[in-house]
Amino acid sequence: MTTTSEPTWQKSACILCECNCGIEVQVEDRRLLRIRGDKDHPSSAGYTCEKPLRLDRYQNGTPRLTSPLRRRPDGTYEEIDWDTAITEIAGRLAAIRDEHGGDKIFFYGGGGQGNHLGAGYGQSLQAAVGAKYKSNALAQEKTGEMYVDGRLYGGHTKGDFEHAEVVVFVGKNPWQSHSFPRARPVLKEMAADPARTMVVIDPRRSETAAMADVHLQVRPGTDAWCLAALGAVLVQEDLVDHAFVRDHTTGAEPVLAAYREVDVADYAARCGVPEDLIRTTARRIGTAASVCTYEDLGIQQAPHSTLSSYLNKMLWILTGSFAQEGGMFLHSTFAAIAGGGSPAAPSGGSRRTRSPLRRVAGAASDLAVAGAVRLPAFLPDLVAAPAARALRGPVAAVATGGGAPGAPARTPAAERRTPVTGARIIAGLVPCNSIAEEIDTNHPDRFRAMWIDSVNPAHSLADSAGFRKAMRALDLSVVVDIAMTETAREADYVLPAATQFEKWECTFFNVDFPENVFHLRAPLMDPLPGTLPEPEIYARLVRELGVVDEGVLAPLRRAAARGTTQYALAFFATVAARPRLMGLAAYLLHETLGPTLGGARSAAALWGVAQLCALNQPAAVARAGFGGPGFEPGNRLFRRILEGEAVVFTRDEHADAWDYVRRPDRRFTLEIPELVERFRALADEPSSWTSAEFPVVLSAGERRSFTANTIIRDPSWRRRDADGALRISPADAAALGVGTGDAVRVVTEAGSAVATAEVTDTLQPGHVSLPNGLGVVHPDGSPGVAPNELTSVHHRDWLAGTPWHKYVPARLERA
Ligand SMILES: Nc1nc2c(c(=O)[nH]1)N[C@H]1C(S)=C(S)[C@@H](COP(=O)(O)OP(=O)(O)OC[C@H]3O[C@@H](n4cnc5c(=O)[nH]c(N)nc54)[C@H](O)[C@@H]3O)O[C@H]1N2
Ligand SMILES: Nc1nc2c(c(=O)[nH]1)N[C@H]1C(S)=C(S)[C@@H](COP(=O)(O)OP(=O)(O)OC[C@H]3O[C@@H](n4cnc5c(=O)[nH]c(N)nc54)[C@H](O)[C@@H]3O)O[C@H]1N2
Ligand code: SF4
Ligand SMILES: [Mo]
Repeated sequence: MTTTSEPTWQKSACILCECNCGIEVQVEDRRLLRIRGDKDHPSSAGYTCEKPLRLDRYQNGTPRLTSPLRRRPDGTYEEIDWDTAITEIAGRLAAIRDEHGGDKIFFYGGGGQGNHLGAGYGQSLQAAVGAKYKSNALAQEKTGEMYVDGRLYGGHTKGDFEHAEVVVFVGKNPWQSHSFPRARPVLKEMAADPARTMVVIDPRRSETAAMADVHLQVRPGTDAWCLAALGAVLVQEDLVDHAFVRDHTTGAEPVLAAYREVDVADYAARCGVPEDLIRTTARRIGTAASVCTYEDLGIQQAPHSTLSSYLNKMLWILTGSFAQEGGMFLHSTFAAIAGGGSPAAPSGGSRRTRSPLRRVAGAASDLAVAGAVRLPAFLPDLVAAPAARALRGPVAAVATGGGAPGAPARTPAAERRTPVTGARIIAGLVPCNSIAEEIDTNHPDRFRAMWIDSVNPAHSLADSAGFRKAMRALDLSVVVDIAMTETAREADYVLPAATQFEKWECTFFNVDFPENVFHLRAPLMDPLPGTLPEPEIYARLVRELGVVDEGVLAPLRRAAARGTTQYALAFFATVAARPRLMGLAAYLLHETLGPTLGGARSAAALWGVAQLCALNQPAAVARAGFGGPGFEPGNRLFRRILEGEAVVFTRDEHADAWDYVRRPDRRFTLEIPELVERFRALADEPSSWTSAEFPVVLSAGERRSFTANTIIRDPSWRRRDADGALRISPADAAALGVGTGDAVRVVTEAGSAVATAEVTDTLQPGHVSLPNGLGVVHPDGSPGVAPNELTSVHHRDWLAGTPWHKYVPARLERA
């Protein structure tokens, strides 16, 4: 684990995007000396892109925080020791809880692209202070899609891109942004195979669009019309898979009726794509043996985002491309990353949810919101009857539609709203564009404290100036990070975390099918002195808050000493008997099972996750090699995970994808009335949102070969495009009288910034693009534009509240 004079290759993973490709690293003097892809990793299989090869810039390229910091009244910071920090922060959290209620303490973040292990422990702190509201980056991109997924089938889908005959990328540039394993080789194979067709819907000729068979070069923001027209051709030309619709869906008729009314020629004109091309593309989709689609920020951060998600999913649903090779899938989960999609149709719940006594609410799998798990048949015999009865309460209370199959779906009546502005809470997450509004107000229910971990919202959320102002309006703000970020600079306290290579880490981006992979990474070196891993930070705070007494902990410690089966019985009986402890499950595990794990104490919460994963998906987990009676599968899975290598934790057959549909009849619920209504309204709605003052569309946040959100702050990491150029069409550049390398001022209603132009015919006139992740503070300079100095919070999706980062009305000037 520590450095040696002859560096060996240690296994880890890339932390720069959700793929988390397996890597092997040679460490010397705390430097990541050499990095290569790990051929043994079951999903990345040796693949990496160019980005992780200089990951040392993450570890060593930016001055680290090495002491807790407290803000002085004049805005400067003083170093304080950990004990002082923990005592003061716990005291101030408790004071806010006692005076105003724990629901005024808002939690944001809890993990980035590579670090989710701390999230479960953060959940324990939330429970300890009685917090009710939280959010993370998903609520500025994926909540619209999650809403649609929740209503349609209650789970997350992924496509079999390796085998699909037709693949449609909607506002997604996987050549740069990846998001599925080995993206580039898979794309190359697809492009080289004449029997397969790659379709890209993007206003820009992205790297992926350039290699596609079909590029539907929509006008920015008009995807809803394009997707509606594609679906309309399927319906009007009778390319629908009627057997699939009949056997596997309900509520299809109103949706089909809406498609019948679409004037394809008009919609084609609205989105700027030739009608012929829309028709031939739809016919290709409608006649293929398999189709899968991938949507991302190009629609998720653009007008009509949620509606576009809905219309996108109809392409593979109406053609019946599900649970078959090359099609779409719902998949297993190791732990739910957010609290379930959205309210499902009334009387939801899958065939797995027959008896409430057969479920125990989500304990440690509850990283965001509790999922629910079936109580195994043997458990009621072992747990005392009163404990079993007590399960009914927690199941009802916390089963908010977690990602785990078997969780009862919520009813629309249970839909939650934010306390001040009444914004819709999807998947348990407050919409990011609403956060500042929920703070910076005199409303009695405003958020008064904000806990911020592993995120940089003063850089990543719309309207950075407004967010900074909101932070200063809080009674208390705490940032947990490795560096003095834009957000840390506004906080009352800054707590220094160990980096992702200095501690046990993992992510819950486990979304593969038919084999799903989880990877717990061992540390490559010790924490830098002065820093702590997040699990330890949270454990100290919860301990200080004194919410769990020794009478609970001592018997669990004794049980842990007797072995994992004894421990399992004691643990589940304890949380069943005291539902209040459920939210503190990670903390309980850390304090009682943790000490038996030696240096891997912070992995303790994963024992609970592994148990629930195995109890919840027993057949798939057994097929992955973790079978046996009782708690044995979970124990075996946990032990295997602790070896620090990527593990296949579920193995499925194609048809098993149906098991993950969370509906009593296992049918997709096609009708989502408010979306069907808005779909129909497209006929009469405007499809442009620019103005005479701001006539150009700025896409603020394109993924390029050297961007990775703000994970790597060191500008020397970037091998090219150091300044993060403003991409602009030749026509717009000529009109402005600028060429590549010239300075251009971008003006929006929120602010202005000067960027370096790169003239390129990949952009259409009237559309310009800036990368994400630039303009961060660094001692060696802060090149590029911080995109959210230019964005506004009120440009957001009408349903999910997700921002229009891809559609920022702007004006260009010569600078
Ligand atoms: N290199 C790199 N990879 C990353 C990341 C990174 O920072 N850098 N970040 C990761 C994260 S957090 C995410 S969420 C993903 C995002 O991955 P992507 O969504 O693929 O990334 P983007 O480049 O933001 O947007 C995709 C495309 O949307 C297009 N677009 C813009 N406006 C519109 C529109 O109106 N309609 C359509 N159809 N398309 C439009 C853009 O031209 C762009 O090609 O990437 C992940 N991977
Ligand atoms: N305008 C515009 N805005 C965007 C986007 C866009 O395209 N355009 N993209 C959006 C998207 S999709 C996303 S996902 C978000 C991403 O934005 P955020 O969710 O804010 O994430 P990051 O910028 O990656 O910030 C991660 C933080 O974690 C810190 N960190 C790294 N390792 C550790 C660790 O081990 N422990 C702790 N505690 N901290 C650590 C890093 O220093 C960094 O400050 O940005 C969004 N913002
Ligand atoms: S950035 Fe993403 S695709 Fe590239 S190596 Fe890292 S995890 Fe893999
Ligand atoms: Mo993202």
